Amino acid sequence: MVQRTRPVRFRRPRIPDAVVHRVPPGQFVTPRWPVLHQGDIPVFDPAAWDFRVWGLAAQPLDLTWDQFRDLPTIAVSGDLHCVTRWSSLDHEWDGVAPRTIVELAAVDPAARFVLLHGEAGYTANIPLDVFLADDAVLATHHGGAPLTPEHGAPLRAVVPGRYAWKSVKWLRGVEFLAEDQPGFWEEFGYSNSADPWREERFEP
Ligand SMILES: Nc1nc2c(c(=O)[nH]1)N[C@H]1C(S)=C(S)[C@@H](COP(=O)(O)O)O[C@H]1N2
Ligand SMILES: [Mo]
Repeated sequence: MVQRTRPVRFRRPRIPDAVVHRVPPGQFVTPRWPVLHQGDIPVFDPAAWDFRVWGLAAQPLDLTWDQFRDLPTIAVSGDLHCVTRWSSLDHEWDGVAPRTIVELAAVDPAARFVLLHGEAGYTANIPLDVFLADDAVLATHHGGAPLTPEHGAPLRAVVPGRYAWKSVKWLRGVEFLAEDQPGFWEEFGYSNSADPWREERFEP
């Protein structure tokens, strides 16, 4: 049996002063970009892939990959805050503005909530105003390069104002709703609102 002569010391990682105001309570900053999800990474087949918009929309959409790629794009930068306590800062995304989707689909004024649909039934819910926030994007690119499979290729939602489980990877659709509906983790007791600045990790 190995005997320790000195106690092992654990140190809390220090948050650099320059970014401390960008790190929500109870989070630490990782210099890496972790990969986190449940289930398997889906295979992207551009011929079979589509992007659907439905629910409270006068013009429901079913776009092919080529059609999606023809939409106008924006560039957005933002941070990812995972509820498991890592924050990964300064991500640069290119993709389609949520507002573009809302306009194309002629979303009904009665719509107040959005359910983001990923591959294999993964979902996350957010209010429409969070979806339309300036820093939210339906991203196809990160750091100028196409998304890699593990980070959500070909398309992911990025919702920096909420814990990152709402940033649905492998996004395949957006549903507009009048009433809120819990998504995958929200059904398991994770916070519905999930504001990292208020440390809303779980439903009280
Ligand atoms: N489709 C899908 N999207 C997902 C998840 C998932 O399990 N499935 N996990 C979420 C969680 S918990 C986090 S922290 C982020 C992680 O994104 P990253 O792997 O690009 O860092 O993806 C989110 N998007
Ligand atoms: Mo997460």
